[in-house]
Amino acid sequence: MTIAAELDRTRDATADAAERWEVIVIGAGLAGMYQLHRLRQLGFKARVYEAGHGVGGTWYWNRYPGARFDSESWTYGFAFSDELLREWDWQEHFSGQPENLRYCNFIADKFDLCRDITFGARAKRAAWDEAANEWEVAFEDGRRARARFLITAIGPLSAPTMPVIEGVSDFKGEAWHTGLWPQHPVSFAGKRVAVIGTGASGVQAITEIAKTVGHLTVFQRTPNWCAPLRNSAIDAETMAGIRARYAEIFARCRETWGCFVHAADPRNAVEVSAEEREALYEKLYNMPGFAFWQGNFRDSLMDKAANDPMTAFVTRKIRGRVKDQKVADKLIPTNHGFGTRRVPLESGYYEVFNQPNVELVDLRETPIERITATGIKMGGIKTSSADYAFDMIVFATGFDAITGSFDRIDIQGRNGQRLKDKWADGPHTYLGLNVAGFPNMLTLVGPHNAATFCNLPRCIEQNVEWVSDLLGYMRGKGLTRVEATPSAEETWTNHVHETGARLLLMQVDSWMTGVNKNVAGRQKRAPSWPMPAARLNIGRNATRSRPLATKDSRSANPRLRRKL
Ligand code: NA7
Repeated sequence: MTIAAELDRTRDATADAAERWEVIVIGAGLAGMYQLHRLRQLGFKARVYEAGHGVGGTWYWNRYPGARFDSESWTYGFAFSDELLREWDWQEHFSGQPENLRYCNFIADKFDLCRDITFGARAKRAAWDEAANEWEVAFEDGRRARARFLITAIGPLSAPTMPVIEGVSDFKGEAWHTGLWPQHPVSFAGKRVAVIGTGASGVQAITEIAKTVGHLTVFQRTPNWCAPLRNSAIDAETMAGIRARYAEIFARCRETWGCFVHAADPRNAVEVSAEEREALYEKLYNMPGFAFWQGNFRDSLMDKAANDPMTAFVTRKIRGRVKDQKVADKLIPTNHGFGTRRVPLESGYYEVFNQPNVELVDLRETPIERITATGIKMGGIKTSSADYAFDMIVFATGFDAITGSFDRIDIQGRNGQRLKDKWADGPHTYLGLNVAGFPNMLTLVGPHNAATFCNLPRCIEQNVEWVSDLLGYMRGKGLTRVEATPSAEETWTNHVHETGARLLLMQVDSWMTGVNKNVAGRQKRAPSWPMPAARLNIGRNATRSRPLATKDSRSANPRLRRKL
């Protein structure tokens, strides 16, 4: 029996036992926090349920050493409140996790959010109750809650995945996943530490762990192209200058491809001389943040001929930084061009491999056979004498990204249809915010929206505003139900596929294309919407001739039902 059917049968008997709200928000990261603030301003009776025991989402869970923004801090903070902008001083251009979590708590305190948040409540299922025209959410602790609207603020990178390696739970030493890092201090001094995984988390963690470790062994399956972060402190005078330019900074973010301060160079790489290309590459490589990735020639991430010289430039940089060229060979990706996977930003990552106490193991040459109680046993040609003993294994093995956090909640819409089944061959959404068959469910930072490319708070603010406008509009008109039409959903999904197909990134396996080799059913690439900065208004322009529901036409296209 489906959960929805079961709910129908037992609704009368059990509905009273559920907590009742007008809006349920799942997740108290930045999206959930701002959504709660806006709902309260609009007078909705809203409740946020959060699995963790504090606010912050990503910054609550990812406490691993080296975790920090890759966005300029002053572009990442919320822009919606002038008071907040006046009161908060960033200490570094790319702020670290402890400070980022302090920022989240500062927001929670400033807007008195915690009184409307239930912590330690992990949602396990959510079912649409057609008869009552509302959602019921069940939590792992047995608690239940009901509301007309369900807003998911569950993050695109919040479902950590362990590697599928035999014996992964046999290890008796310390074992930590970067996305589930403990709250107590972890020491690496004098220890033999393994890190598995070299994505953005691994690159940050490896660089920091290498500073104090006894011996570090890095297990790398696929090398990634990294670029220098070039972080620095912000003094009082610089902060005053940033504060004076906030309006200009956020206006700039609204115009750029990824809502960062970096805008693509208007020239095509293939149309300028080799000297001009080299000059821009050199300039951008020496700039902070995603300048090299996002400020590069406009065709760099769409045309292989434009991508090749950029990739060759970074290859030379890596070779110049790593002393042993055999190690450099392993660190240089060969199966994808620069920027076609999420670019980890680094602060001395390549130099780590010049340290005598750091070893790089290339899993393409020698795979892991299994994890044992004491370490890692290698397969292939290695003998047991070459196997590794460790005091600690750090799993920097990533997340079931974008749709994984949805899959971990059993979400059932009309007629008991499961979201997981609907999305089995890739997500289908309307604007990434609504799904046909799932009335009154709004998905902040869901697939086909900001999940992959955006400087997230910029897109979070926009999406929260859209959802808040929608709910306010419905209440003003006495409407009780909103649902994307199948045709609007199809139009948007096709639009995402068409635009995504233009990127080289779509030819590469990574979390950005929804691939995770550790998760069944995640082997096929799913397109992401490549234009977060284009946002909903450009989505409207791009599809003006099509019957696509938009913010302006939402009363025409998604089905809105009037209260009886
Ligand atoms: P990523 O970028 O998905 O990286 C995960 C890493 O773990 C990557 O190097 C994987 O290699 C590696 N991995 C995963 N499973 C295995 C197994 N079974 N064996 C060996 N290596 C494995 O996750 P991150 O947490 O680093 O970053 C996610 C995002 O968070 C980041 O981009 C930022 O936006 C914030 P693979 O590439 O699959 O060969």
